[in-house]
Amino acid sequence: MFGFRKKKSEEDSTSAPEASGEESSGPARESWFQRLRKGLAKTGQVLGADLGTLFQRRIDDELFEELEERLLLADVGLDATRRIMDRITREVKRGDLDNAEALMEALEAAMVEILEPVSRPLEIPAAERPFSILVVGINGAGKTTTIGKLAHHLQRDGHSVLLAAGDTFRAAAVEQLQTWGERNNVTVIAQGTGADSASVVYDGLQAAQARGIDVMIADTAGRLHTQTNLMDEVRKVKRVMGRLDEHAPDEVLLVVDGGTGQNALNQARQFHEALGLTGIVVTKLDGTAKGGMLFALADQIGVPVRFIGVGEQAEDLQTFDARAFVRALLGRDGD
Ligand SMILES: Nc1nc2c(ncn2[C@@H]2O[C@H](COP(=O)(O)OP(=O)(O)OP(=O)(O)O)[C@@H](O)[C@H]2O)c(=O)[nH]1
Ligand SMILES: [Mg+2]
Repeated sequence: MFGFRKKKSEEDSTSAPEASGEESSGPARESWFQRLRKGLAKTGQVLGADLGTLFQRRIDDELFEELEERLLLADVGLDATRRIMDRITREVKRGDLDNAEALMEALEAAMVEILEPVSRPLEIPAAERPFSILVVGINGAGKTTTIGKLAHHLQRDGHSVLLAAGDTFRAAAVEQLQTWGERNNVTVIAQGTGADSASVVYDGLQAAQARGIDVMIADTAGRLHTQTNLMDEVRKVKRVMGRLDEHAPDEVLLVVDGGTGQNALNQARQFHEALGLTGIVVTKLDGTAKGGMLFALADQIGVPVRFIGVGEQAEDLQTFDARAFVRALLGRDGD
């Protein structure tokens, strides 16, 4: 939906606005796949660099050790690494992999197999109006920025959007959302700092209902998954939404910073236990070599990864696509 599942002919185009998710403004725009590959360059450096050359060597134990080490260094995690290595080893033993390209394809397939089950884009069914999204996560994960980018994308897809400034803890958070709202002509429902978060979100949902808005997105204050009282607070926000609309929130979206690697797993586990997550966004993958954490997340948590953030621009919030992600990591092209 966000210009992510394009055909090859469109990917290669640098001028098609829908391919990059943004209007063309300036010289040759990159395709979404180029942006993805660039955004994942740090992890790609650890995981995929010179893999082709490496695979030209004899397929032996040393090669497998090197591969395993790379997966672990990229924060793929022990279990997911074992799954990948087991599958490739099995295929080698069967005699299926006798050249570098076959090995590369087997690695790609083994990695995609882990991510595929969580590669399920956010869908906004026409019957659910307003569709409501509750955004949660620890401090600084990228919640508010992601909401701005997401609202922008949803508008481009023709949806009307309303935001609720449920982070009543920081004054700057409300301003951050309001600035974004003004720029993009999106209503932001807010109360003063220190107001009850649940009450702001309730107001937001009510306003969205009254105005016939398509999608309501609620921001919340950053909180640690270990802070019981703050987790209770966000549970209350969720409950209160449900009072106004029995299917609300339609999406409970956890935002995690990809740079936190394996730590993001604990966050996801505990937020999932407390709230029942329906989606995850992994941000800041452009700033880290730990992008392999998505495999651990998929393997251990299993909640759909809706979007990934691979840069600061609005179009750097991309719909997560397992195969494109793996191919970008391995330095393969985007078809
Ligand atoms: N490079 C990069 N930076 C990002 C990305 N997503 C968010 N950021 C940056 O991360 C910082 C924190 O983002 P916020 O959106 O304020 O995070 P938050 O979760 O709302 O933070 P709190 O409200 O304090 O809990 C900002 O400087 C963002 O620009 C991304 O995908 N890539
Ligand atoms: Mg915020």
